[in-house]
Amino acid sequence: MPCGGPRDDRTMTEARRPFRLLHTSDVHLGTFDFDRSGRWDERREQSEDRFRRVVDVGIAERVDVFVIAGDFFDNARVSEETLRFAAEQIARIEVPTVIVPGNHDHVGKNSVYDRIDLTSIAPKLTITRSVEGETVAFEGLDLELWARSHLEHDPDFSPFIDAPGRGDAPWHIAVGHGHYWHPRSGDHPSFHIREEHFTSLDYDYVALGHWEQQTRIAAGDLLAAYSGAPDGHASILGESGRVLVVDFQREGTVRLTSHPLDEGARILSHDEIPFLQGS
Ligand SMILES: [Mn+2]
Repeated sequence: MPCGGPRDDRTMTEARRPFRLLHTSDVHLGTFDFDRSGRWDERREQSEDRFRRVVDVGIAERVDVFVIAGDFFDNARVSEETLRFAAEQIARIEVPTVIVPGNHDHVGKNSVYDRIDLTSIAPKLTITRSVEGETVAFEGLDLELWARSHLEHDPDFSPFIDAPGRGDAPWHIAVGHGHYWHPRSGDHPSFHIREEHFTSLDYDYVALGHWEQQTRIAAGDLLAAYSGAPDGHASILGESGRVLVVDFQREGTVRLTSHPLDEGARILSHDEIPFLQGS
């Protein structure tokens, strides 16, 4: 069965209401906030511009829901201006938006998400905060989302160990921030996601963050992908960052489209998006 194909008998017999999702991660807003020399002004503007473009893609592609898979902010000391900028951009897309905190923007003590109430600016925003994991449902969408949020640095954190099975909603996705580990991906010190964590997951899509290149993950029948960082310095395609538009289709299939954030770069279809090959 191909990746992203129908996953159970129910999907074969019962049409599901389609919807479209925007997936980004590793925006690292605020990385360049504190530099009195002004040397970083341009980098800061570029970083903000990349996130603005992510939102622009979501608006142009008329997505129904927006997922940010961790490391949205670079650290807990980003300027209040950056916090407000972030919330204003999210408000602009006008669809339900979920931030799942990563290792740079963890929940708990000294969390960046306790600084100001971002939802007072972006009322459709949900920030997940449970380190055990929690399910988010969406009014008007047949979708449930499960995610586990990072606490302050915990090298043993793994986003999908003992994740629950799918619930009653027709569509079920998971979001996680960590390093997908397989024999060819090299050894990274923490936040491991292993293929065996995925084999028990019966979800329609797994939205990943932490790895700054945009890649699909080959893990049995499960469709999982890293959106890559919008600020694409780590891109294996040698260009600026990208964002993923994810189509959940009536017959139960899920298809990715990769949108570039640089003018001139090409939109990639599902099958053109590279698999994670190693670091
Ligand atoms: Mn990270």
